[in-house]
Amino acid sequence: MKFAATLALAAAMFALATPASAQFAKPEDAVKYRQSALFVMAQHFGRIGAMANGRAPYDAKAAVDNAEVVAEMAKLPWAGFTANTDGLSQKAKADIWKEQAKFKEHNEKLVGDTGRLLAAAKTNNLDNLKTAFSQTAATCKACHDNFRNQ
Ligand code: ASC
Repeated sequence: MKFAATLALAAAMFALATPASAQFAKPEDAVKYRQSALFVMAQHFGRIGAMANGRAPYDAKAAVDNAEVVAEMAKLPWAGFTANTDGLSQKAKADIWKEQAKFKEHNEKLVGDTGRLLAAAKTNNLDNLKTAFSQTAATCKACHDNFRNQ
């Protein structure tokens, strides 16, 4: 009994800790999941962008707080691009499923860039933040240019 409970808890914790293996009840949920993660990421990335572009005052703590969310969110959307969602969203190009290796490269590039964005935010230096923001934005754009309908 105790063993079973421990096993159940371990399974639940594993499920929470492994977004890459997220399972979706239906294809529409996978689309909603990836769009939600991308939406949250864009909100927080935009707040960093406002500071990087001088539209908002530089606040070193806010930069770190936002970059932490961006770096976490960057890991999530890709699990939602399941094969059974090909054609469900007008925005996602079919090339995502035809060029899986290339798509994955873009995903991994973003995870790397957002990790470096967080590291840059932690230096408390606006110039470092600006550089890392531009690099990350270029990576967002490159993937959009290749794989997203405008
Ligand atoms: C953002 C945002 C994106 C990217 C992209 C960069 O702030 O919401 O999708 O930057 O516009 O080109």
